[in-house]
Amino acid sequence: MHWHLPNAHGNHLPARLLLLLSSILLLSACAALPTQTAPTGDAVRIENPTARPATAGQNSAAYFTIVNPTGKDDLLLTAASSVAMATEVHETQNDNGVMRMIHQADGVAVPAQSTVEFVPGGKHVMLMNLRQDLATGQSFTVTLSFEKAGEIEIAVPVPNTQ
Ligand SMILES: [Cu+2]
Repeated sequence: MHWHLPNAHGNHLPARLLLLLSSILLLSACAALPTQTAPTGDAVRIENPTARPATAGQNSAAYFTIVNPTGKDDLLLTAASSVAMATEVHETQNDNGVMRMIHQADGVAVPAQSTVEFVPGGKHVMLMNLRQDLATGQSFTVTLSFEKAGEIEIAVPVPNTQ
């Protein structure tokens, strides 16, 4: 008879603990949100361009942040650069533990009032079969074509550190 009480407690405690843990997780998720503030400005722009150093014949990738402070959704259609034999917009995706690069043939959505990050392990501009070295300290041109913003030419510096 008296084993009933501790047993009942035993059943309740994990549920309470789970509730506590999930509210802690929720709190930390909320704490991370303020970085997603609406961008300011009046036109689509590219911030913090950078690229991986590589030598001619190799592949490299360019990274940056697309900022769309306008009220209109836009779409990154293509990327182009004379430094590579082919330039494509890719997204690396984890396919059951296997990392695959998917060519974003339909473009990358850049919603109104948002920023879209191109980062290692995520979206990137793939520079395939380089015609020239991308040495540290150099910079090269990439042209991004948007559905609404049109063509935006950016200078991409190759940093000293990888
Ligand atoms: Cu790629």
